[in-house]
Amino acid sequence: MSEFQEVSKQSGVHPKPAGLVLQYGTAGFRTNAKLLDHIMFRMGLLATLRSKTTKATIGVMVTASHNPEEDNGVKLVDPMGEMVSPTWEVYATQLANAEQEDLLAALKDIIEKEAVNMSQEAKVFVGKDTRGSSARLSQAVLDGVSALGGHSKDYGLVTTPQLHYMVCCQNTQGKYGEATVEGYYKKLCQAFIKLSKNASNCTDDQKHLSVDGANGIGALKVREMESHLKKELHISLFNDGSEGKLNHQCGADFVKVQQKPPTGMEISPGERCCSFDGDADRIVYYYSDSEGTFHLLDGDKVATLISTFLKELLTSAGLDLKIAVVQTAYANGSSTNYLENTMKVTVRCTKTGVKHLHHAAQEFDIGVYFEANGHGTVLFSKAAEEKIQQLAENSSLIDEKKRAALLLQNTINVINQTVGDAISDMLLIEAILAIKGMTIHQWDAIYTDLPNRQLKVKVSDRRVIDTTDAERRAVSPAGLQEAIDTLVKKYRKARSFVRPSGTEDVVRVYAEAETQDSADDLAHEVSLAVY
Ligand code: 16G
Ligand code: ZN
Repeated sequence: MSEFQEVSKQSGVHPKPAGLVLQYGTAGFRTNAKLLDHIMFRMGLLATLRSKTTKATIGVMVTASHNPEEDNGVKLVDPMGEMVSPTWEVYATQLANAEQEDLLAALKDIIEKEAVNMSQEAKVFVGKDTRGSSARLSQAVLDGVSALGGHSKDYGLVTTPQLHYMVCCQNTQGKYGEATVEGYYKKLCQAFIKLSKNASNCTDDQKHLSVDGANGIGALKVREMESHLKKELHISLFNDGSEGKLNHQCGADFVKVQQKPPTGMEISPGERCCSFDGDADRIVYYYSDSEGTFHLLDGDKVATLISTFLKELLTSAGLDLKIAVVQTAYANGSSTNYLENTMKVTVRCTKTGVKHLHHAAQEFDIGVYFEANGHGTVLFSKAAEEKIQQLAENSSLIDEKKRAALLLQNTINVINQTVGDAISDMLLIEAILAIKGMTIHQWDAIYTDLPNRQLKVKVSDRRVIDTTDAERRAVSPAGLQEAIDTLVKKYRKARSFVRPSGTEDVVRVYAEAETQDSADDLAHEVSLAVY
């Protein structure tokens, strides 16, 4: 078939190392950049097929997020800006692992299974992070798209959430916004400025924020955005990529895992700081108190702040909309307790991985989802958005209701609903703190985290561990859960679980308890039970 001539030719330029097997995991393909050239080319092919079957624009993002600089990765973005569907994750793995001589057969197999109309036009948006390998690898994606006759648009350096946003804007004919980086800044910043106008007596301190850009794309984009903020937010940018190495001793993952500030950042007591990860889809906040003790405000604290704010606005606006918070097993027990028992909001727990949380959040009028690691956003159902809009446009309303409705409307506009977005989350959090006149210490004091510990355990085959109940209980190997239950009973306010990692060849252990010593001991004992 002549339509595949170009594929054959180009695949020779992007050959697969014989025998190499890689898996489309929780966050796409991710490994050392040297092993990824053929993967990128093939993902260009696959995105083109996906575009043909959905008759919509598909996204391909070249990034390895918080991984070290030497790694890279690739992720496909579906038409509404969401993660690619599970069936296509399987195709991605099949296509990636077909040996060089079997590539056409693997491609034709997908075309047949999905009954792809090859004469349908295809469009693919491509973005990349700041890694040294990203330019070469994104070119391989573009080669894949053109080998199948697809059209592509190269957005160049963008954050992961920006690329998701572009795809959604494009496929909703601009209803979600303009599919340009400039359009993204305009939409988010205008909403942020309107929200900030509701803050009374905002001091310069309140408007100041220190941002750790992880020496990555987020830093670049914060610089680009600054002029749109019209001085409503003063950002001091650290780890902006001018000197340090990407994600090295800095960034959201480092800060969350090490529970300490990034290097290269000066922190005065009480000062509000945040860190992005390497592709700017995660954010964590922190500060150090007058005694110099470091305090981390992770995804759970962010979810609590945002859901409290939204719930108060719904009450003021007199809107009866169902709001829920979606978490994973890693959510601190104190956060779940506070949300369920004090805030009285519905809490759902899902498996780890953005797509699971996103999916669960779609079931509510307003679904706030965050992983403890700082990845999250808020989803509004179409019906909820319409109700809020109607109320905001109703001129006969009394002041308080109208104000709440307008605040809700601008909150919707500052949020990137396609995926967790450090820049968008930062603007929303900053606006909420300003409106509430809240310091980071006051935010932190909403509830107190239970001390916790995470450990990694190397085992010969992590797949022998199988879990249920949103990864909170192990069903195999036999006896493991009983052993964990026995250990947990020894400590007060304790909880522990184990799960095989979806991104590393390890088993992860989580434990929390009333004291740090107990949490440490429990995590250690559970990790011994895993062997
Ligand atoms: C991926 C996930 C992240 C999850 C992490 C868990 C996406 C886009 N990212 O980075 O949400 O927290 O994996 O890693 O889904 P683990 O399975 O190694 O613990
Ligand atoms: Zn990331």
